[in-house]
Amino acid sequence: MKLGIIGLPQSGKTTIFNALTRSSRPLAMSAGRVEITTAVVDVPDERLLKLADLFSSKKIVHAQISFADIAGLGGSDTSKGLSGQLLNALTGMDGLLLVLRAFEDPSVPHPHGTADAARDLRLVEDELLLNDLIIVERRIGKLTEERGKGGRDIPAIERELALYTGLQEKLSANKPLRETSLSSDELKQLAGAGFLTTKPLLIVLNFGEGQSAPSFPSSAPLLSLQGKLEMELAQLSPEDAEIFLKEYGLEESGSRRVIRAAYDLLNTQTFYTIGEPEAHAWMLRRGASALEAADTIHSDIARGFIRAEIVAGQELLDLGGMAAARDKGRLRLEGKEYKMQDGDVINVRFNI
Ligand SMILES: Nc1nc2c(ncn2[C@@H]2O[C@H](COP(=O)(O)OP(=O)(O)OP(=O)(O)O)[C@@H](O)[C@H]2O)c(=O)[nH]1
Ligand SMILES: [Mg+2]
Repeated sequence: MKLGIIGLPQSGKTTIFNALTRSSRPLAMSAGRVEITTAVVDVPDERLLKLADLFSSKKIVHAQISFADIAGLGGSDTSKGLSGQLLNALTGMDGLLLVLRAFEDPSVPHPHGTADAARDLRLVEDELLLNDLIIVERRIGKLTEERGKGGRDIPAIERELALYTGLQEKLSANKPLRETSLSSDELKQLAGAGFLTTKPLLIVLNFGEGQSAPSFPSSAPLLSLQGKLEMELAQLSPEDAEIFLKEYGLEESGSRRVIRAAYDLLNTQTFYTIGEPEAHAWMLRRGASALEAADTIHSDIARGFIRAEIVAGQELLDLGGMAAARDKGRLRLEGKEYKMQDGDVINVRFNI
């Protein structure tokens, strides 16, 4: 899972990147330049640790998320569209975390004078919308030209023109493409075109210590966290972090909340393969089948799929092992179509 942290200059992107990845990148001003830093983190997973313990697994492999701190939006001149480097970085992301500045600090100048999260959201969304509109208009120009020349399959050109004209209308009305319903065929057709408003978006309100979490109307999912505080928290040992959280009356770290929200945003769940050599957590789309789970592990395993032995991870823990799960009939044999549930432990029987 790849998540890009975006936002206006000085909104707290690097601060939050540090909090999420336990990095200590200096908070140097990007001053509108394109700068991209990436770090990969293990997804914290107590269930995985317990399962590994139960099976005396020698190796533990966590699911991973890659976070990229992407500076460069909200530069001085936004009329020409995004630079290739920025566009490349953004299109490579599965989802975007949009940091909005909600902290008050006179020593940190705001690029637009005053703190106004709603306006900042509009500014960033406008930049993404403009990018998509430029793509759409270029494509419409090209298709119109092709039609004029009587080139390839005219009905196919007409169909694509209709699709792109529809997108143009939505974008011109400031509607991000993620809010328009597109069929999976259409989405496939649009993949690779470089659209940004199709990306799932999570808004992260960065508010200051001692300030209260602002209320903020938004159609996108949203969470608020105290960036500076979370960055300090991320540098502490687990024991000290525990004390720190209590002191500040926080139930859990912002990074855990962000990761959970990201799983929801990207419609992702976890399944496990567990054995003595290795306990492994995997990410999977919610609603995916046992065959897709097998393919996540290895395409050969999917190709040779016969049956899958499946048991809910929590049940396996409660019952204390595979033998008990089998005795109690909780270890089921499922076919390719079985719909995976969050926390399932799978063992694929395959033949290649
Ligand atoms: N008081 C306060 N200051 C913060 C908070 N979050 C970030 N800052 C400060 O705001 C400034 C900018 O933070 P960064 O994390 O560097 O912001 P950025 O979005 O990465 O900035 P650019 O890379 O220049 O676009 C730094 O001086 C931070 O210390 C916060 O929650 N409270
Ligand atoms: Mg930065």
